[in-house]
Amino acid sequence: MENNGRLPSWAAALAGLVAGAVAAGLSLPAAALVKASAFPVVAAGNAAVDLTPAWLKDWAIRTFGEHDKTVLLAGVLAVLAAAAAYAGILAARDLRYGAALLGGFGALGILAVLTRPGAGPADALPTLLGVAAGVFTLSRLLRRALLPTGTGGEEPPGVQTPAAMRAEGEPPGVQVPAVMRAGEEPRSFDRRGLLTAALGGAVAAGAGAVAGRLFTGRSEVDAARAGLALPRPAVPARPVPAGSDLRIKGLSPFFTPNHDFYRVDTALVVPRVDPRGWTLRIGGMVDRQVELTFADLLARPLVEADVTLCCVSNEVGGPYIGNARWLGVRLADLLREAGVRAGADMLLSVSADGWTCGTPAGVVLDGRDALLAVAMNGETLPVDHGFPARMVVPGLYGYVSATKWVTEIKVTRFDRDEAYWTPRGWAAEGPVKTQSRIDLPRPGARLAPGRTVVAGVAWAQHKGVDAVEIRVDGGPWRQARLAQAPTADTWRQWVVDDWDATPGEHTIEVRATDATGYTQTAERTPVAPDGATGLHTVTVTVA
Ligand SMILES: Nc1nc2c(c(=O)[nH]1)N[C@H]1C(S)=C(S)[C@@H](COP(=O)(O)O)O[C@H]1N2
Ligand SMILES: [Mo]
Repeated sequence: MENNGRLPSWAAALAGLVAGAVAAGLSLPAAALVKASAFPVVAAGNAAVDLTPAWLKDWAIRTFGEHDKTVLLAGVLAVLAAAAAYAGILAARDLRYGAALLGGFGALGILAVLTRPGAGPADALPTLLGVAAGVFTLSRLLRRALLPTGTGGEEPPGVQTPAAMRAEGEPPGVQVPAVMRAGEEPRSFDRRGLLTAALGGAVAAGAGAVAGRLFTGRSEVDAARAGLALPRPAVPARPVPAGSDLRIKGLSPFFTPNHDFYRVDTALVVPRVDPRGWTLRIGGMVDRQVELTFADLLARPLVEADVTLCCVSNEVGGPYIGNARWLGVRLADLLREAGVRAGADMLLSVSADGWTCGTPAGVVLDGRDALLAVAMNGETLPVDHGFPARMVVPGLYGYVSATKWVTEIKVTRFDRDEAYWTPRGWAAEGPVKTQSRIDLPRPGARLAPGRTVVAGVAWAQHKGVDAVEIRVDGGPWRQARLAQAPTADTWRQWVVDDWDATPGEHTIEVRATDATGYTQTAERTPVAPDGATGLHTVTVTVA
């Protein structure tokens, strides 16, 4: 198919794609200078995350796991690329149509940017600049793709025009016919001209992307993070009993290394917060506002605590749980300084990227190790896990307690304020449910008959795990041996090391009983609205 008989559609589509790349490639460094969240591609992705209905998000997490964001971003890019290619095809017919399509997508981008938390009018500039550059590129590319036919005097001597090439013996019928437009010189497709210009556009887009990376201050935040020396804790963690880690290969270690720690958040691109500009404001229903800098935070007495963090989206037997040693300031101390007013029952914490979280104030104030953490497993908080500061509250799922990149805590009431996940189908309060998981043997494993180790972890944060039992093929429950744990706030490893595996297929189930005497229910419920229940079950083949 030819557009208007002048350009093959692939050429028009290529021109559109390059124009789109230039638009994105120029808006990126512009956004880096104005504000990172003003980059329309990521803003559109973030808006998509926020607008996605809960069932679709659950499906995406189930299907793509922690890669769900990569998949979404790839999807956004694919849609934009298709639109840009189509804009090229339209523009080959009439530049105004293509420009209108680019402009339409620009308008959507601006809408996405301006509806991000904390956006201002200046945030529209990078998109405007990008669209202008895109339209300009498109018109230039389409011009370069067409050469006047015939022997008009416009070409410098020695340049081969397609007409000349044709004369030199290209098979007839291959060339796209040049079509006359009223009042215009006849022009024909110049493949080399287009490809050269497209290459130039691609280089410009790439340079923009590189500049964008440089301007984001990414390396500055990384350097600031690396340069931090962690103060010693004023209150060290309770000693970890010698038997807390059974050191069985394949069993989750007692402490989850930072690089293995699960990550769950709504951020398509993690916020990079410079600690030198960071502050935490505590306001709302308080006697006096408190504002802390990062230096203020480090100057305070720091408390160390071992806490197992888990996600409400964790399926029975799932991976979204980890245990770490956190170092931070007691949230209760900060709140008491601010003076929590009577009637307040919720802490609405806000992250640098506008995510919000509602935590029961009573839980934070009841004496448990609820921290504003700055370090994780002896290392400055990793950027993915909330640098420079995040909340950690033992006994609550992360979505109601563990705000990363936290910048604000508003003391308020559950009947006045709503956090991010509440209107999206999740419970306003999320205490952790008593649960257990089989790490060994792996589901579907093929085992040799004989004495076999069955091992895993169980958790009931801030209550404590008192017993773990397993049963095979629906037989009698038998007690597992429990590893030690320093406090009730961490998971406990457990092991049965003398299961006599006989040939055949076997099903192993596990259940935990917490220190309140509650034994976890076998009833299977989904993760929404307040955490999955049911027994983790693993099927293996012994042969
Ligand atoms: N800013 C921000 N903090 C957040 C979230 C988020 O989406 N944004 N997700 C929460 C959820 S649902 C969980 S389970 C924990 C996960 O913390 P991790 O990624 O450090 O494991 O972070 C919490 N803190
Ligand atoms: Mo979560």
